[in-house]
Amino acid sequence: MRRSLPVAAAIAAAALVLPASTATASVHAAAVPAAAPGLVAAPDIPVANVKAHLAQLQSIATANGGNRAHGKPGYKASVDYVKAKLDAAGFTTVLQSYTYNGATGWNVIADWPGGDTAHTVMVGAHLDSVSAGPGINDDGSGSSGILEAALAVSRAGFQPAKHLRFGWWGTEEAGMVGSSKYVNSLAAGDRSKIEAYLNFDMIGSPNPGYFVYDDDTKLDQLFKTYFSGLGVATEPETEGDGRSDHAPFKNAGIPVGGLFSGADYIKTSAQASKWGGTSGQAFDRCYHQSCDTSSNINDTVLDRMSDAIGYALWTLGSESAPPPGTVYENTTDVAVPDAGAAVESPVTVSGRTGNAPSTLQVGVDIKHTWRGDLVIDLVAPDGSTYRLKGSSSNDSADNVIATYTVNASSEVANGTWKLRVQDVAAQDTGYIDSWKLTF
Ligand code: DTR
Ligand code: ZN
Ligand code: ZN
Ligand code: CA
Repeated sequence: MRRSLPVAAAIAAAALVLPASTATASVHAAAVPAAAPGLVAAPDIPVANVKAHLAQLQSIATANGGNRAHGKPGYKASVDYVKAKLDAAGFTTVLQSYTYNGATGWNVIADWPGGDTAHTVMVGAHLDSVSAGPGINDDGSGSSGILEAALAVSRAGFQPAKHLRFGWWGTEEAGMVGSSKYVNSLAAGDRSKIEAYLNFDMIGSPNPGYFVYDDDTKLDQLFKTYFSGLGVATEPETEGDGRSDHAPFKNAGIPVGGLFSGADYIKTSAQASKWGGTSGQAFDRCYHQSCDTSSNINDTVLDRMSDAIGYALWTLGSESAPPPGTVYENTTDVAVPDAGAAVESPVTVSGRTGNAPSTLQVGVDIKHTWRGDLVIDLVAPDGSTYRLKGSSSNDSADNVIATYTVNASSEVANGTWKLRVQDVAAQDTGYIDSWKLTF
């Protein structure tokens, strides 16, 4: 015999939640995968154009004391060259200035108008050289590769679903100063909008290797797929962890990837057998030296890695958001303590655009021997709570297996949603069997 307890009003907040029915939980369809990406084939990135940018950077260094280093005139001249090309191609550009060691530095940030800025794909390279030389491979090669890829986006009039952003970093050689300034300047909400940051620091090494950043599985696989299509073997990039501009992005929790053709490490005979070149010799014998000039470039690796940048932009940029009807489910049982504290079961939504719908479907499957004990809420990623079911002392039926429709149009879709359940009356117990969001 149950002792009755003061019963909380059993009035659902009808304005927000309309229990659709007590339909039994439908047979769960597997989470609907993102629609097959509406891939648009990437164009070739002309290596001749990339080399023309390198020739310009070489001329700039030659005219400015032999380098393009932070705090020297050759760096600002490099910034002005890159910005002028981007402005002429229709990019929205910003020079982000900062001070380091008493000298002004600049990042060049370029946004390609269009695409969903909640889903931004960013590529970057550092534009500064060491003071010892012109830095044509390190990292004129990466700077020129992403510049020509950006110009290819403009030439193609590419209109990807996602937003494309490009960054040329200052003062990398002193320890990723420019890229750190950029990442630290991002509002927290803006960081999560950068779905991927791809770094290209040295992609033209004269005795080349083909190294792929292995920090993020998806971005690692993206480039592996590209190079396997060329029949070119790759190796994971391991020496650079933390040694280039992807580090501040990774430290901020942003997925990172990228390519590297090698610096002062020595090419092994096994590597020479698969990549060609000279074993027992550094990938780049002019690393951080005055001989890192226009002649310090291997055109084949520069071409292949520049094309890989284009492939990455077109592939990631074209990915469509998961289609309507995608199911996000948690099937882990969570015990609901009798007349005790509320418990929660999380579901993470990602890859969506904008806000949740006004008809968000919330399917719950809670096993319980007196469902009137249960108070059930949906908690949005920002903590907003939506009452799905209130308690009812006279509802002695078993289980809550129902789908509720919630107007969640004021909630950002991406993030961790939670089902919160509390048993507010003694005796009878149960557990969350599963629950799901569908939209
Ligand atoms: N620190 C970079 C060169 C460098 C050395 N190892 C890696 C690995 C991955 C990217 C870059 C590098 C520089 O001198 O700019
Ligand atoms: Zn570098
Ligand atoms: Zn360097
Ligand atoms: Ca109970």
